[in-house]
Amino acid sequence: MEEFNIPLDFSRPELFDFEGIPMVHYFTDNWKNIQNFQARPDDILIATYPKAGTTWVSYILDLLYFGNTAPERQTTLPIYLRVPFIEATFPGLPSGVDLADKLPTTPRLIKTHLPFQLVPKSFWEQNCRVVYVARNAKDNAVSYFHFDRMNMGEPEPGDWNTFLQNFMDGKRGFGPWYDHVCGYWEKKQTYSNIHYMFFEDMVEDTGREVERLCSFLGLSTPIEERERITKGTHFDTMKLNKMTNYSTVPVMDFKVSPFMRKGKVGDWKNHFTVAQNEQFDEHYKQKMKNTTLQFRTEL
Ligand code: PPS
Repeated sequence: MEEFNIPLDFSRPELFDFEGIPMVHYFTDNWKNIQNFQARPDDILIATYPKAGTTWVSYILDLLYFGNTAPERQTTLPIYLRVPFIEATFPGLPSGVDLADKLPTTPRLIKTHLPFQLVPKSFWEQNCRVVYVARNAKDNAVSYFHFDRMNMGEPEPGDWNTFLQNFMDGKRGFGPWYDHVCGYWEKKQTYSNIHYMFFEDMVEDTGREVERLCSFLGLSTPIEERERITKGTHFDTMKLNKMTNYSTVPVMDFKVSPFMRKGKVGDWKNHFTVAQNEQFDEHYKQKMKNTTLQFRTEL
């Protein structure tokens, strides 16, 4: 596996306004190259709000396409090198654009957390397939909070109450959850090559979601293989797998919280107070009043 030289004095970044979206500089430093990225028609973009199930669906797609043809990928390349994070520019690591440009695979699987309006235009122009995963706001917020606690590449989260307030106000990296999930949902009305998935559906029945993915992608993967992939991408298996659990990333402090934390629907109940929940629900109703998009917060 490739070793990277990440500086030890890596400091937590601040959020700043970037084209109307709160961002940290690690995702905007390379903006010109990100914007000019040349997508190919067979590229597959995996788009998510942070902590919605990106790694899970990335691993499923990687296995669907390359699990048999390139088995050595599974033991030598961590998932973030197989599926480059297009907007990422971390010191000591190749940029997401460089990694994507150098990907030897067809198709290229590419990850983004950018809201749809900031996605490099060539993905839309080339009519690339987009797999979008959305997760209910409450669990998404909890997961994001713990991630920001353990990841020095993220802005300071503050305590849970502060974080939740900021999440509701859209003051976290990549902007408001509400606009992100609704933005891609609306985009789907005019751009049919988006497969819109839900984290909750994946937890409920991973096999069914793998089958739906195959049908969107036009893959005729045999049922036995789909079952193998469903099993191999189970939370417990991915948590133990060094290539998918992010334990190779030095800026993440697993003593604070592991990347593969719980993988559940409804963990928000262990975090929200009754008052926070009431306030959140009221605010949510307002923010989501104009959309047909529906989420499940429990199974
Ligand atoms: S990131 O940093 O934005 O790319 O994170 P992302 O991969 O989107 O989200 C991480 C959360 O997804 C959970 N996860 C899973 N849950 C169930 N099954 C599987 N296989 C799985 N893989 C990842 C992971 O545990 C994080 O959620 P939380 O709630 O924090 O556990």
